[in-house]
Amino acid sequence: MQTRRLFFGLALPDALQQQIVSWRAQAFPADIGYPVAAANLHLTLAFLGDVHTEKATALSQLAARIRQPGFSLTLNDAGHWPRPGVVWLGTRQAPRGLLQLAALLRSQAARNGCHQSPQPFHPHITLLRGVTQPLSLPPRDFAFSCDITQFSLFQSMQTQGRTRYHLLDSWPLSE
Ligand code: 2AM
Repeated sequence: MQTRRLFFGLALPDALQQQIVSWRAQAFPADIGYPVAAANLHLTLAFLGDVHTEKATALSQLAARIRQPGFSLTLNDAGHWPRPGVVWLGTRQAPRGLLQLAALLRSQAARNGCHQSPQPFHPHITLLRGVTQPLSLPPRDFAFSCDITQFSLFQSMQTQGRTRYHLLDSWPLSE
């Protein structure tokens, strides 16, 4: 049976993706890694891995029952994880709603047999990949804010060697 590589996450508005890409171009040297395409900038809530349609349907049904208010996200932190070679954009103060939503989706995923990393959830948007050498991070004088009013299920697709995240379904965040 066929599987798809899926994850729950937050899509970012197009305008914010463009703002982040402009900031990235002046905050980091051009040749230190592989920049993630603007349309691919997102925040992962729960990674599901390669799953069959049946499991994806069950997890989507659980997601559709989630009742949580939206929240405001302020992206004002950046960091470098040398081992995976990731430079990321994050938040100094994760909103409670974001942590609750991720915890719920991750526990539902785990209960349905999707292995969840034992590492604590660290909300982030991957900006650059393949950054293995040390780099100096930009001063923390930036802040991008947006209102999060929904969460989504994405499929990670590889076409002609390129990764693209295709949005499959979204659910509103409102009580
Ligand atoms: P990353 O950006 O930190 O690499 C699609 O691949 C999304 O799922 C990416 O945001 C990626 O996070 C995340 N992801 C990929 N593999 C993962 C794993 N094994 N555990 C947790 N998240 C993962």
